[in-house]
Amino acid sequence: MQKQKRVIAVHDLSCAGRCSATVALPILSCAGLETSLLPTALLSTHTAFPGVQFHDLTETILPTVRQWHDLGFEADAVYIGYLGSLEQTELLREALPYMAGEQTRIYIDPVMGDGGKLYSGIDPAFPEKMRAFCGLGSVILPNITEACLLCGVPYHEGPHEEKWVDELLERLRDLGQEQTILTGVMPDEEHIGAAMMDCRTGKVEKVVLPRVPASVCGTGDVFASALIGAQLSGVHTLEAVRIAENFVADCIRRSLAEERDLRRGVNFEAGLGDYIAALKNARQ
Ligand code: PXL
Repeated sequence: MQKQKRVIAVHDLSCAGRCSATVALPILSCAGLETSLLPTALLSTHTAFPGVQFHDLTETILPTVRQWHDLGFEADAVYIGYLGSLEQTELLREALPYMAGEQTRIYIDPVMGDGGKLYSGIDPAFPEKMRAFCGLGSVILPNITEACLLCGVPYHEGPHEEKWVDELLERLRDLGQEQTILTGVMPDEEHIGAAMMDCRTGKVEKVVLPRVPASVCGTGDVFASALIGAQLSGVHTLEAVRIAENFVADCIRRSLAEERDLRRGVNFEAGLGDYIAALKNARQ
């Protein structure tokens, strides 16, 4: 029997609105992982809603990871998403050695924006800070907006020419250590997917699916969580990306059919059974 792996999700806790921690924890648990949360901020909802109550948790980060370290808690992976303050990029650099050993995979989703814009409340100095921070990541997972912000490239809505995507990936190549997985790549109006670069060899692979034409809050977190859960379950990257993309596409389709306020995120809960089955299939 293989030892259960442990992952630490470093995310905000947006109490309503299905993104970040409320999405990452259940998905990672469904992948069979022991899942811990290092909360970066406490919000009443995510920032696409008006009237958000925001509590920065910067001060709790070091004491928390020091306690975990004293208790001998080790992590096989650390998955870093939305940060509560600019200062947390520096602080997490200090905090990582308490959470991660030499074998620990560090996933960084440089959550900053979408649709060509920074999320509400994100400091304009974030992209510069995040650029250096990404260097700590074994795998980095930007969307097109975040990739453009990280590289100082003007954003443009899809479709994205292959040459443009490959050049963007090349610019991202030095940022992470092993893999860059760029999401929201649209080869044409009908398709969307991810482009992956092996940072060491420069090899690029793409996985595209029919596009569900809607942009919904939290889908980046669903994608990254499903991908990380699959990779840590031993599924190779290409298949892990395929599983995560299918999961997200099904979630968006289901949520559109429900005709609810899409700011409340996607109905990923109804897809968890299929996700578990897909992982089981891919592991065989
Ligand atoms: O899903 C990304 C995300 C995470 N956390 C918070 C957000 C957003 C996107 O808007 O506001 C607080």
